[in-house]
Amino acid sequence: MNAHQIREQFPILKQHVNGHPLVYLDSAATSQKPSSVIQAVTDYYEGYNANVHRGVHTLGSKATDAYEGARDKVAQFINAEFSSQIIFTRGATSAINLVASSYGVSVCGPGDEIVLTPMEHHSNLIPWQQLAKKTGATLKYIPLQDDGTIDLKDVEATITDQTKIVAMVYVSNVLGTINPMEQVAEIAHRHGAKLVVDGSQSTPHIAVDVQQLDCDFYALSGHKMCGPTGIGVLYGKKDLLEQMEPIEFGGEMIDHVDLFDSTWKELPWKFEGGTPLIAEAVGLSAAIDFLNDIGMDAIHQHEMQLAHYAMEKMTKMDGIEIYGPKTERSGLITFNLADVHPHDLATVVDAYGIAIRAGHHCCQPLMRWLNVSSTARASFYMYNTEDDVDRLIEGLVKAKEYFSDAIG
Ligand code: 7TS
Repeated sequence: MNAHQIREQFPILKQHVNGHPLVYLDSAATSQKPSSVIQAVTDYYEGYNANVHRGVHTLGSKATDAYEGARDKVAQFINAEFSSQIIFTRGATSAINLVASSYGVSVCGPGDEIVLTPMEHHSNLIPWQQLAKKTGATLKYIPLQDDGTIDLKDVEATITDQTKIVAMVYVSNVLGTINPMEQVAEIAHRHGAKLVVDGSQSTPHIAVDVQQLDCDFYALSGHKMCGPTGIGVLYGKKDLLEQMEPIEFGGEMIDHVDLFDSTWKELPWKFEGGTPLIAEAVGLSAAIDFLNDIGMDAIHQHEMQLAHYAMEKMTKMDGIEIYGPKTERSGLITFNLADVHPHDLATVVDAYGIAIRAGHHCCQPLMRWLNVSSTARASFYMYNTEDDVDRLIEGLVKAKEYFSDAIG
């Protein structure tokens, strides 16, 4: 994999920011888009923009084929058995909310348990809090080890026969922890519980096989995997999706409508009320082609190398604290540097054209577990190079000097 060549395919990365060539290290928040994705969306609007599943005119058929083709593409990409198991949503957040509001409401009641971890993004936490409040179910948390991983013994101890749902992030957006999803699925199923996987940070970076994971639901966001914003996916096991009620009602999702009652279309359309995300699905399809052309294993390998290179350099810096496991982790580094506030740090490196993220990363309970109010985070993707890491290190050194002078 040649990151320098890949980078050439991302127009946005060619610009200067604050007088310096842009170093983009915030792909965990949203990835950049290659020309092929931007072109696919433009081609749709310029060539065959039409609503799908309605009418028989040529543009409508072309748009429908592209939209349904995108569904097939996603199914292959995560190895779903059937395309009808792929439901297009606005993002991972909407996908998780759909499971909580439909499946969750139908199975949870007082005395039932929903099991989470403290490393969940708010999007995989608040829907379950709301479900617990609505149904009288209880939330339980698998504790974290000191290094930010979970121990399977604790998973065994937390999941019981009262557990209805286990919801867990596959790859943490803060710690970089890669959770043992297959083993968690096995434990959950042994107790009759269903596993909901938040795949927002795994799908862009590692090869995902939902059948091998044996998860019951899997949520992902298109914009973190080189696709457009505003599109995500909910995958679910067929029997579960079939038994679930839609949560949005209106056009496109109905079969027969009477004045006082209606019936729904079959999967997946019963969950896609209204005009769907056509341009976004077309863009996501092009993004998957782009990822497949490079290869998910090559992408993962490259990010591991970069993270390792960055980790080696960063651990040598005085006053740095890096969070999460030392090995077996994804390509992002969350850290704090001496007494410099992460927002100040991000502001200073931005002056050198380096984009990193600062804040709680939508993981407030995890920040409390880390005993910090916020952190800085550098996250890598296939277009980042060792030069980017070197620029980051230079930026951090400058920030530290700047603030020690100011304090001194
Ligand atoms: N789950 C995880 C693990 C995430 O990292 C994110 C977004 C989401 C869910 C929500 O995805 P959405 O596309 O529906 O918004 N994470 C981040 C982040 O780390 N910084 O900004 C957004």
